[in-house]
Amino acid sequence: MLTLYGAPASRAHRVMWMLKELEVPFRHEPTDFLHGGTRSAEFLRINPNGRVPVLVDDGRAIFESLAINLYLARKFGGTLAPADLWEEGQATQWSFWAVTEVEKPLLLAACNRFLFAEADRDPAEFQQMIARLDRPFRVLEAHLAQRSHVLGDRFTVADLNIAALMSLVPLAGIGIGDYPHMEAWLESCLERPAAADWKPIRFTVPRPPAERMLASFV
Ligand SMILES: N[C@@H](CCC(=O)N[C@@H](CS)C(=O)NCC(=O)O)C(=O)O
Repeated sequence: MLTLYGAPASRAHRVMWMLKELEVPFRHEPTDFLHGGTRSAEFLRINPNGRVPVLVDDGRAIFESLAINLYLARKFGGTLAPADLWEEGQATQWSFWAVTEVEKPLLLAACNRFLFAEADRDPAEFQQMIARLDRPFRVLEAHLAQRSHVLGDRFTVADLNIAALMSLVPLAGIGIGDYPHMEAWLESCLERPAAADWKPIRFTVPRPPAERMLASFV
């Protein structure tokens, strides 16, 4: 039996999307990460990082949203899973790429559009983050100009991991028209029925002090 910890309006939605694509039943523990739900002794025994998502599979816990999805792809197979070692390497590569090249600037851009309280938003910082995203976005654009999906011609965990992270793009109203192949690909990924089922974000997060800005903050 699988148990997923994490509310839909958190990085747990990435794993919910994957589980729904795979049509795998799971128990859901929403876990309120904004109000101490991830800091209880009980939760820290499951994920000592004090973060969601974490997936418990038959008593063993795995954390890191994109790693969980790669694990689920391997475990349940099907067309979402890498078909061979090369595809597995590519899926890992693009997942690490999404986290290292895209996530921080995109999240900070989104914070400055809707996740920070209005008084904490900084339009100049938003523009800086958009400028930083140009390099990885051009990389993905060039890749998708040659193929319909990240691993070739079918939707896989590699698409899901990147698109789930980039679901902040429409939420933050970030224009990506300069990257037409990436824009069409993202739209098609987010239109999948399994992607739709997560609640709109209705909370704000505090702006961290400048010295902590580079640490993960939401
Ligand atoms: N890299 C981790 C990040 C997890 C993360 O930061 N989750 C946030 C919610 S989206 C959290 O649990 N924050 C609570 C905290 O840091 O105390 C992943 O992708 O799973």
